[in-house]
Amino acid sequence: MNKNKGFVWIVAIVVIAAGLLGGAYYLGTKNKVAPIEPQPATQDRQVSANTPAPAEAKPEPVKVAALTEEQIKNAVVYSGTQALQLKNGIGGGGIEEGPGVEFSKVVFGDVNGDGMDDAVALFFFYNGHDVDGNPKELDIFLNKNGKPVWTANQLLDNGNDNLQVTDISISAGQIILSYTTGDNRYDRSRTSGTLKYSLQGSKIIGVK
Ligand SMILES: [Ca+2]
Repeated sequence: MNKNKGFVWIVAIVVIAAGLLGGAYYLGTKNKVAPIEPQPATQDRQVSANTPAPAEAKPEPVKVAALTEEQIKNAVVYSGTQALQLKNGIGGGGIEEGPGVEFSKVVFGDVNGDGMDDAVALFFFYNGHDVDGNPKELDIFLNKNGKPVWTANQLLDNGNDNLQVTDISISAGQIILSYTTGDNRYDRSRTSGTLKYSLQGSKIIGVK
């Protein structure tokens, strides 16, 4: 009997010890697990770092047709507040009829910085029968959805200087114009120079 009791006690002690060890291990494990609970968040961050970021709302590049000389020759030009509808380069009265306007030349380039090339055109203005001294004007047409929209003008010659534009170009938003004056039947003297303009809002401004 004593032997058996002793055995029972040993078994009981072993069971209790095992229970205590198990409990301690459980607690230890539980305590060890607790501090690394934030792991899922870390994993989430890692996952999101590897996942391509959602596409930002970038505007689709607008495909706008380039302006053409044909469009400019058939656009609306303003002389003062009067709108003149060009038809194949002629608006209003013809050279003998006047008042009217006649297309001379156009170059294309971006003058308002929106990335689309605009049109800078030269026009003669007729005021009737005086064909010797025709005012010359620079007109800007902005490219709005592929359509030329008249925006501003600049008088180059009121008709007295016989200004001849020898070259016109657009560079870095500036309109660069080379010219000569004089050399008409009244004045054989000749001058030449360069004029620079830029569009500011709806006005053409001289640039030094
Ligand atoms: Ca433009």
